[in-house]
Amino acid sequence: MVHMDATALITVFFNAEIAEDARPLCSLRWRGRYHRRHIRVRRSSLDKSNADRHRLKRLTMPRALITGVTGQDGSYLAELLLEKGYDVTGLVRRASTENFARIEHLRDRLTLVQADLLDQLSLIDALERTQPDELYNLAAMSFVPSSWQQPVLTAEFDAIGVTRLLEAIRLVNRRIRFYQASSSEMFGQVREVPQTEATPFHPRSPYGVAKVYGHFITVNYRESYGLFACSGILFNHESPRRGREFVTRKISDGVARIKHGRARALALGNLDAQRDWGFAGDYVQAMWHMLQQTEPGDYVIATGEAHSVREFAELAFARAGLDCREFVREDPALRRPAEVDHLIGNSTKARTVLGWRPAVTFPQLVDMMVDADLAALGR
Ligand code: NAP
Ligand code: G4F
Repeated sequence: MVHMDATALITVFFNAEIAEDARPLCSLRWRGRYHRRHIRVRRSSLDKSNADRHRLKRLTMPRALITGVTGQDGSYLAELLLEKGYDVTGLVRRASTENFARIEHLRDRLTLVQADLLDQLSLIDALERTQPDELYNLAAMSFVPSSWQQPVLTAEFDAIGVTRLLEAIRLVNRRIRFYQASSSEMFGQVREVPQTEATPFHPRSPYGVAKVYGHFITVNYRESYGLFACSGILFNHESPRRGREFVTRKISDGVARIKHGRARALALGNLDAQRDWGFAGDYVQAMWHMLQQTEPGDYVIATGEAHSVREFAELAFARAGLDCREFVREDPALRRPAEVDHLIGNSTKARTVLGWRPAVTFPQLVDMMVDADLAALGR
């Protein structure tokens, strides 16, 4: 059965006309890995009404489940997968107030299920209910400084949480393809420049240590159980949707506040730290490409250019017609117990195998973020 063409399969269970309607959807993805849910509905239960066509459409769409859908990357990935014709479900944790600002514009096209990376049964239940073809694990405590305040909780989310998801896949359906959001923070005190998939890790924060665990448990489940599990080692990626605590957004937001007379200065920590910064919208495309390959693997995703925090600030202030030196002050309290001084990635493997490359340049990224914050505060 798994070797049948999707259109032929639908013809068997429905009829030729409906199968014809579904042809464009079938051609979206057919790799013989659709779950048995696709053949559960019997022809007798269908006629050719719009409701049935809609139902059929959903049955034949590839399904994706995204953890961390309310975050920066989750929102861009959800947009991308919806554009590609996926049936997208986002996993959200319960909170006393909803935190859906980044996905507000997608709410009528997304399904949300409640679960938490801390709760094994909730994850198993979410997989049972959604039966995804692809699972993207983007949920994490992602702010590095907080990982020194809450190291144990960080490990629960970012390390053991990955095992919980992999266990859920192992129990529910081993054919679910899995993406793990690994991080360049794992390289920490770097052993070589630039960093590749083969560079040894030396994490410098509890966050980085937890991500190393998440990376290796993903590799381990691939090797132990033959899961299609990929680890994307993504370097810093930013956007107007970035949380305001991260340095790029803190700067673009600070510039806008100063420009609009709402602040007089901006306090920053280590201005000499260098990062390989890209645009989040470009990076989620790499995630998708990883899960479309014939073999699972691990990939570094980076621009191959490093810039300092100081350079980012200079460009950002200049975009608003301001001189950075007049407004930025260095605050030693914002320095970290152990710093990652310089990250720069070599994404040759992703460029060669996935055909991925970033579209947005560093100056374009800075302008995009500053313009968005200026516009938001000017409203
Ligand atoms: P983000 O904006 O901070 O989003 C994190 C998401 O994780 C939020 O949706 C959050 O939900 C969710 N989450 C946290 N704890 C959870 C739990 N216990 N159960 C369920 N959901 C939980 O992060 P991001 O920038 O989009 O990054 C996405 C992923 O990529 C993260 O794993 C991050 O560590 C990794 N990464 C990011 C970068 C980067 O530069 N952005 C680089 C490398 C790797 P709430 O809305 O409920 O808080
Ligand atoms: O923007 P950041 O907080 O990002 P960081 O620590 O590199 O982590 C981000 O990228 C990782 C990928 O490498 C992700 F895994 C992680 O989830 C997150 O998305 O800090 C960047 C640099 C650091 O060196 C920091 O010391 O900026 C320096 N910095 C200087 N002043 C500051 C500040 N960082 C913050 N957050 N705030 C400051 O005032």
